[in-house]
Amino acid sequence: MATTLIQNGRIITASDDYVADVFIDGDTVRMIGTALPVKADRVIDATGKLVIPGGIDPHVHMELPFGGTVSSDDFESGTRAAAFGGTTSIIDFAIQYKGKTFQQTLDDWHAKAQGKCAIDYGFHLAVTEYEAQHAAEFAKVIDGGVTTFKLFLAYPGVFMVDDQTMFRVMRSAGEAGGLTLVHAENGDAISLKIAELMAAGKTEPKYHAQSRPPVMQADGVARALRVAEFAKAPVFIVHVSCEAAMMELVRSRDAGNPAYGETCTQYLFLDETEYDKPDFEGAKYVFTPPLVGRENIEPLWKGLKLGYLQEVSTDHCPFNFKGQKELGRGDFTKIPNGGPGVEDRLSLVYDGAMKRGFSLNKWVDLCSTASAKMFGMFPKKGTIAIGSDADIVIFDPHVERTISARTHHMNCDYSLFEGWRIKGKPQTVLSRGKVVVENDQYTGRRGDGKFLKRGTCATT
Ligand code: DUC
Ligand code: ZN
Ligand code: ZN
Repeated sequence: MATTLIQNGRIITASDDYVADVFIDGDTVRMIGTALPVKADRVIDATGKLVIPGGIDPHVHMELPFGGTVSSDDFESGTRAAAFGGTTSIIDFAIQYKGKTFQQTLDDWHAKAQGKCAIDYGFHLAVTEYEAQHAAEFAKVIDGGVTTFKLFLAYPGVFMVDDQTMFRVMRSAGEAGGLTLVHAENGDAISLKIAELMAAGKTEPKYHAQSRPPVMQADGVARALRVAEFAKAPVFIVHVSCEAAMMELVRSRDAGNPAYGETCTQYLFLDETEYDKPDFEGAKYVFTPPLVGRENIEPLWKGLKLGYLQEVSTDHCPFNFKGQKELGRGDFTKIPNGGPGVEDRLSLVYDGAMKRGFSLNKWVDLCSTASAKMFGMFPKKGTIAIGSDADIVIFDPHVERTISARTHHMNCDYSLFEGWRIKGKPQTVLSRGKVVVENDQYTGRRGDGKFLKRGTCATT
């Protein structure tokens, strides 16, 4: 087994901040200390750099069939891009199509991902129908390392479930020790509004945002939280984009319920004015939920600081502008929903968090540790400790760079943050002890990443 010594870095975990060496044997952290009396096959000098646990993005969609096309990153290109950005674990969503068992759904997603990934990967199971035969599957799925279930309260006729199904899934998942994630909106009211906008000739990208405003997200969140309370089950709201929805979470947790949530990078920086871009460019920002008013941005950051929301993901679901987003010219309902994000999350959150006076520990927590705990991977992932997987990022906090589609590694012909100058960059990235990125080069191999069999969620 190869050994690696990372010397003199400033180790930042969600709780600690100190200068030390890290000795890695094979894929595991074996020693941490100053001036370690060991020889290693490879020595990496991390003086002046931050040494942090690899990022975890618990919300991505690689090669997802959506709106008559497929998201443009597959498990190979998407996980490689993630590695460049310092993310060493992702969780994708295996989506049940009508008539499929849970196991068949997972088998399909395993077939897509196996042997292709640059970093470790897990799955959430998105349940779109619950018949009697599915009841016994919850425990089996959890046993197989998929401990989280997802429901859509949006996209009627495609993914959306009714309230009875929501209640049954939450209850069954909860009883089996699982956690239910919810994409929460009022899909029915939204679909009427979409039809009205289209009938009135309001077909441009900005009407996507007008069709699903914050009040409809808050409504979905409130309903999901109350049904979870009724089912006596823990719940996690994905991609919270606005203050109104976040405050529903605060209310529920305040009442003693195990209710949690995340936001995504795009909602922490961008607002609805992006939809006004000319030449159909607003379509680049058509994802769901859409961008909202700028007045939501600081409340979301505050919510992260105060623990109203637990982590930051990306909902990475890229579609190229040319040939994919363009499918919706003249009809915003045909714009495939989603945007690229997995590569820049760690740096963007670093930049935004430092500007707002967050601690480095909180940054690490938001980008790695909280997800490791919430989604059953801690302490193997999400920290630097003896016995943990050596998923480690050597992060240069001083380097400034410009984000651009010309230099990113995501398979997408645009960036949501084109031309943005940000501070901080992953310099060297190790995935289970192997250097997979250094000096802007990918040094890993297709298939290095392994399926992450996750445990149950350590919610507090
Ligand atoms: N939202 C998106 O923007 N894309 C994929 C699925 C989702 O909920
Ligand atoms: Zn969603
Ligand atoms: Zn999503």
